[in-house]
Amino acid sequence: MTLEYVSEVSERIQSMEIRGAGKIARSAAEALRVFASESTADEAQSFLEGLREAGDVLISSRPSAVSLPNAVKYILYRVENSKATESDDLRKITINVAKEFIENSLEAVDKIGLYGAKRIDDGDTVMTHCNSSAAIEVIKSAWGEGKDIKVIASEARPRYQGYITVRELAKEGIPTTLIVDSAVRAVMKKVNKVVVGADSIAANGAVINKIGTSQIALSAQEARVLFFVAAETYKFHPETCLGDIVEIEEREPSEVADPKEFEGITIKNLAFDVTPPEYIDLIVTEKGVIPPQAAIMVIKEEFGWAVGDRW
Ligand code: RUB
Repeated sequence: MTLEYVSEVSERIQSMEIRGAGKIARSAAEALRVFASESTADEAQSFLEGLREAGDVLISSRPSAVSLPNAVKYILYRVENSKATESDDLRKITINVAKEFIENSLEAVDKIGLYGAKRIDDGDTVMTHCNSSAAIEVIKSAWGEGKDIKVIASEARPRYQGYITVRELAKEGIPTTLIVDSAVRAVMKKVNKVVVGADSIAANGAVINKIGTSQIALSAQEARVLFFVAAETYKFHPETCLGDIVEIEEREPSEVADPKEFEGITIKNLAFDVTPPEYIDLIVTEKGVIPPQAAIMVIKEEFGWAVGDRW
């Protein structure tokens, strides 16, 4: 039984080599699949203990994307409730459930693209932030339908995930403009729709996404520009129904500036922020397009198993 691959994936998530809430969830599922296939445990109990330990290692990698614990807990829940008593059967179930999670997750992004594209009109200028596969899928899907759209993407300092976004969109031939994060308000009057992704969605419909998202939402609200969030249902945060607050990741100051050059100065590197539901027009999920106020319903329907009798 080895945690080698699991630890390697956990490190790659921490260092952001694997990043973006969807990819993080899929790589955690894949790590559990590999763990199960390599496990030599011949007793059900020791297999389950190992699997739980692997899950804990993965969950502790990064705090703000609930897709990570949701993926791990879902796989564990399905395995633990399978009624299988032999380690071999539990191993096969883990492998199958992990594969199924990954497939469903990829399918969800495709569906979000199709549903979200219906809300993008021919001639629209769409703004996006950071690098969200779900948001990009909406844009690509609208472009694929022949809509003549333009994109404005912000850099997303300090890690510049906006660079990945603009390259990805340019590869599709979509006219794309890169701006610095602080230029958002200056160009908002030229924007028709904003589409961003999510790391977590709370029970009240608030969206946790890359730092800077809430400023864009505020600016969109002021300019009466529609603000959409593209997110799979496994980005809804079950524990927020019970009063939990989503932890905002704070990363190394050195990602922002070299602390040696700023002695005596605090450098803060908040990786995410919270956009209140009042600034969000729609959340596009694979189960349909909903207002942020329906978040609680999604959590009730999709995560009853996770919250159980703690409701
Ligand atoms: C990524 C980010 C993305 C969401 C959604 O932050 O904020 O908007 O994770 O992405 P980081 P996706 O780069 O720090 O992980 O739609 O791909 O799941």
